[in-house]
Amino acid sequence: MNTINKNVSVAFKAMIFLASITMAKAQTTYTWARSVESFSGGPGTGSGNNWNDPHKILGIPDASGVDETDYDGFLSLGVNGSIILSFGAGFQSEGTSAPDLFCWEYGGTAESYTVSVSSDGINFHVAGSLSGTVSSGGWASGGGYQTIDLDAVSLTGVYNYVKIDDNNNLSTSLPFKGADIDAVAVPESAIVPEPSSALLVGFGVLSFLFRRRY
Ligand SMILES: [Ca+2]
Ligand SMILES: [Ca+2]
Ligand SMILES: [Ca+2]
Repeated sequence: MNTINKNVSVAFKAMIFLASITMAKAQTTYTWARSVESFSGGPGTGSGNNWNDPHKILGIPDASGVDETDYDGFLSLGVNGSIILSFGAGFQSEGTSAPDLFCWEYGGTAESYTVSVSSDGINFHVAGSLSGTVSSGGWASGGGYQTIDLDAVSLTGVYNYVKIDDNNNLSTSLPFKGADIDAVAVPESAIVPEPSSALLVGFGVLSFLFRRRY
C-alpha cells in the first residue's frame, strides 16, 4: 500500500472510530446509580445471599430469575429497609413535567417505597412514593420502572443523593421482603457538569490575554 492510500485508510478508520463513539453516546439516555453511600437492610431478606447485597442496585437493570433458585441482580430492602445512592455527580430536574428519576423494581408489581433526594446526604426531601404496576424497562424481563417528577413537588435544586425507603406495604415473603430494587437512574441530561480541566485552562488563557491587553 503506498503512503497516500495508507494515510487515507488510517483517516477512514479514525472517522469510523469517532462515528462509533458519537453513536454510542447518542444512545446513552440514563446515568445509573454509581455508588452505595449507606444501606440499612430491614428484616426479611436473610443474610449473605444474592438479595441483600446493596451493590446489586448499581448500574443498568440486570435482575433475572424466576424463583429462589436463580433470582439475581436486585436488592430486597427488607421491611422498612433503606439505602442511599449517588451518581458520582450532582443532578437536577429538567424544569418540566418530564420524569427526573427512574427506579427499576423486579416483579410485575412494585412493593411500596418512598424516594427522597438530598444535596448534603443529611437533609432529605421526599420526592414521592412508588408502588403498583411497573412499566417495561427494555432491559431485564420480569421487571420494570416507575418514575418521579421532581418539578411536581418543587424540588428544583442540585442534588447529590437519592434515598429509597421501603414502606412495609405489600411485602412479599421471605427472603424477599420489602421492595426489590434492580436499578436507579437519572436522565443523562440531568447531570450537572463539573467545570472540565480544559475549560479551566481556557479561562486561564483568556485571563492572561486580557491582562496583556489592558
Ligand atoms: Ca421533571
Ligand atoms: Ca419483595
Ligand atoms: Ca441490578
